[in-house]
Amino acid sequence: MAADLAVLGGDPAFRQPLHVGRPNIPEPGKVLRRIEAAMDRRWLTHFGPLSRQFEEKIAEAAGVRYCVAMCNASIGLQILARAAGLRGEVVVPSFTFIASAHTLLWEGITPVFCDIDESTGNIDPDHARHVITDRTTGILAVHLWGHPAPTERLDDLAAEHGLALFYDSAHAIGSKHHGRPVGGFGGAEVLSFHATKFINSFEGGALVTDDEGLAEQVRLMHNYGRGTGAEVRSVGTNAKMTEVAAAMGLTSLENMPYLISVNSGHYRTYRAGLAGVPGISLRAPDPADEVNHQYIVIEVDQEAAGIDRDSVVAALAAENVLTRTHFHPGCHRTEPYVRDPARHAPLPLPRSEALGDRVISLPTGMEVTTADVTTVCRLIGRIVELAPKIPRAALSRPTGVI
Ligand code: T4K
Repeated sequence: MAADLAVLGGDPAFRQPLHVGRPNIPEPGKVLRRIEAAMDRRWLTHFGPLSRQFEEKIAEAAGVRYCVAMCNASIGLQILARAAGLRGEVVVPSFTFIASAHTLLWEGITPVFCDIDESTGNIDPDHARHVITDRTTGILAVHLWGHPAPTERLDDLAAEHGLALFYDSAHAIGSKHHGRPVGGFGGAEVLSFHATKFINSFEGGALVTDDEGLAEQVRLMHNYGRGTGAEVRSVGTNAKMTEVAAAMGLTSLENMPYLISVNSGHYRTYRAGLAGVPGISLRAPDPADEVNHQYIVIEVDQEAAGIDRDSVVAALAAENVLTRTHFHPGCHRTEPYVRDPARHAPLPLPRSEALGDRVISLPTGMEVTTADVTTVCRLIGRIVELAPKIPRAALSRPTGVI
């Protein structure tokens, strides 16, 4: 019976890799028809009908007046930083994808990292307060894993110090904070539609805001600073969304209720399947929020599970379950920030480091079946149960088919 695990000599539970981040493509035929129509129109980019429709639908979903669709969220964040006049230092949580920090540095701004609330994974406004200096011009918060950040406390903090407040909402389209859709918090939010996001446009992003002036500035800047009559009114770059991306994004967005229901179903199956596995706990959103469940995350308590997080990841990889450790090791422990801790992380960030060492993102989305989820839960249960018998060497050899 012990040999049922691949690390103990059994066959991998999955013949094909079960990835975190496998793209959702709910109606491929519809996407192709839309792309064909765009080719027939000979209108492929530059605010075509599909990207305009996408912007309208995103603004509606985010509950805001303005949306500027872009080629990805990273460029969206860069343009936002420039359009909003951020400079000096900007406070950002370290426990996030590296793009949150890099986009600031790319714009010549110093990201200064703050710690998180370990219970939510989101920015801790009290810790953020401690890293604000007279050079700070803004806060870039993140709705981590699609779980809304503490927006009320951040509003207060930003107002108290006269700072701009923006959100990196790459994970959070479709989530709601106390009934209010993510998208309308702070001065603006930036969404991602990368292939691995549950709503995807191959690559894509969007800025959403109720600030007309900011939306106009971002719209100019994402089109070389040119207005509708092609007159140049500011510095700018090229960050436009193509009609191919919008065809995918629009179709994906039309299926958002279905995709959230699939993710929520998987979340419930994981919750039931992992209940009672010692040392394994499923991260839960605030019950007052609705979330898109695009990241389903467990924590491994090494002492209680009898096995460390990286070994669980390796044992799952041997079964062809290819998980991620979002967001280990934290931006402050990554190049180039790790070279200058006094500048980027003036205070210790113990909670970011501790959580980063415990988490695993598990497969979800429409490419994953309920039976797959049940198998992953069974595997995690067996890995914990058989932990003392798993030789260390089995966990370090190359595993999985990637
Ligand atoms: N802010 C935050 C908080 C973010 O999380 C992100 C992006 C951004 C900003 C920037 O947004 P964009 O500029 O990308 O719009 C992924 C994504 O590449 C990245 O977009 C995302 N965050 C991050 C959280 O996850 P990785 O390192 O996990 O893996 P990646 O992209 O190599 O793919 C993961 C797995 O997904 C692969 O092993 C296989 C599968 N996959 C991936 C792709 C691209 C597929 O099956 N098909 C595919 O087409 O970064």
